[in-house]
Amino acid sequence: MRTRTEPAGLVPAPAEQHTGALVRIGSGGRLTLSGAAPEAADWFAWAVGVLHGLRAEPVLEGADVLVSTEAEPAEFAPVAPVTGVDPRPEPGADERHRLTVSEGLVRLSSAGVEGAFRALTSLVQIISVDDEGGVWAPGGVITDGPRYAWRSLSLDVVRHYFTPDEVRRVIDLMALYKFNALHLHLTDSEGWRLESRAWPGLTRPRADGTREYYTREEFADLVAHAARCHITVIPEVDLPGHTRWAFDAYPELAGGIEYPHPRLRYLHPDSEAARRFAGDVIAEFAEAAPGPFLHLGGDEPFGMGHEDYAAFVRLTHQWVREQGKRVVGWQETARAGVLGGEDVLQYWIGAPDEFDPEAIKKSVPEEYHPLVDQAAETFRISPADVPAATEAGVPVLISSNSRLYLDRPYADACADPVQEGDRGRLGLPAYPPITVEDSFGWDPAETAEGLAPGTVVAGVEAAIWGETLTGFGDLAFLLLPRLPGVAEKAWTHPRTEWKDHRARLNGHPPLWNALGFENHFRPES
Ligand code: TNX
Repeated sequence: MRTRTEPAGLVPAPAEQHTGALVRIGSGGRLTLSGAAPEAADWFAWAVGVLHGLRAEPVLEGADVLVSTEAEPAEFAPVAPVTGVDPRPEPGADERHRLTVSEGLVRLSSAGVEGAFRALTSLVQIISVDDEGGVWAPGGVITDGPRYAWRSLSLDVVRHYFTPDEVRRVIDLMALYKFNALHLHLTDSEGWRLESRAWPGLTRPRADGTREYYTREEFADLVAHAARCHITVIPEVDLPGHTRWAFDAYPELAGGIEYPHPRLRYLHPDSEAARRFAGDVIAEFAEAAPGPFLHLGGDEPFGMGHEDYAAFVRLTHQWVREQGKRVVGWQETARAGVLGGEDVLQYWIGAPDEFDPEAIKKSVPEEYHPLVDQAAETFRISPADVPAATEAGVPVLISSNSRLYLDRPYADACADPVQEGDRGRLGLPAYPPITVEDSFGWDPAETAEGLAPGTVVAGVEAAIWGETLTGFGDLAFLLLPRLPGVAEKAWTHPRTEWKDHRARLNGHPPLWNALGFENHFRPES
């Protein structure tokens, strides 16, 4: 007697799905493929191996899965056109596709390799295998395409360092959910994670001899791995604040500037060393990744006067342009007034009342109180950032910390005492916890409504910050199950409902386990 598990639901939800009973598409623990897109087929072979224990083999005739990349784009016209900003090095490729599943044959149709790749990420989710090696999928037709061109995750590899292998695993997870950009937060006050040739003191080995940065070669390998998954890497060099690490390595960056507090450091536009440093590292980051965007950071310029901040952002924006790249900046960079329609502003600060300076002062020594006030000031003026940018025609990337910061603690209890311990420990304590359901309870259109009419929403980006993380298991805990929910916000239109999303997601934990994310959060339901 054959036993067969129900396949997982499709996440993100597709634009149109007319499927019914399971049909058998392959047997003997094997699926054969033919057609175009050999690189996508290689990915598929890897994915069905890891996720389902199947072999996928290319054949010339009689394949179980037939991949065509020659559909006319007009065929997909019923799927609403994509909006947003394209983060890819070579824009213009069509991600739309159709899967037609019938007994013994799956036809994948797309207008190019990228659409074929996205179709294969769907197929890998909806197949199941019986205990005789029969391969099954829901029969019928799925027609799909993205809502936003920019669908990404920002990964902080500074506060906690993730090895190249660990970052690759994150990329593999992202590919399964149709993300197309990985923003790597590579520099901060706690470290510098991309080898610097111009300023080698940034990536000195640690006292115990371990190395916690990516060599240029390792970084190029990550970029290539991401590219195979149709994911573009967007490197961030965070300037002018969040740079204590650089000042510890090179105190001369201060350039004789008098800072408002002995603990406070930022790159000042009047410091010749600071300008040289910024120019050099921008050139290094621009060289390291082929994508059209370079993220300049610009967040939380605590204590820095407006004129100095604006002058610094103006200079560095121009240098990025000279490198042939477009700028992404955290929302504060709007204050400099130099971002244009080619750039992208990343909206992240939620309601400013979440930052309560008086509460924070109670928990820090008095000598830091002036710093707390300076931080409060940058949050107080933050509601003007996005309107200033949209008036100048700058597209906005939605990363509101209320829903999209995955380092926000979970509010749902869990039955497992070890996970309950993780829950108490993981996520920034300053953020009020949120249930998984509430983190899903929004739509990008609502955010867009709060923006000026005519604003271009670039897309949706989740962010995960590493202050509380101690290892990969902690990352798995905070990313899952929320990351696929973000994918659905970015990919699927119109809005989907939580109960339906949760039902489709129910079958996904085995996929996460197979990709090495065993410590995903398991709320009591
Ligand atoms: C603010 S978000 C930061 C990060 C922190 C994060 C914690 C942003 C642009 N800056 O440096 O890690 O909050 O959630």
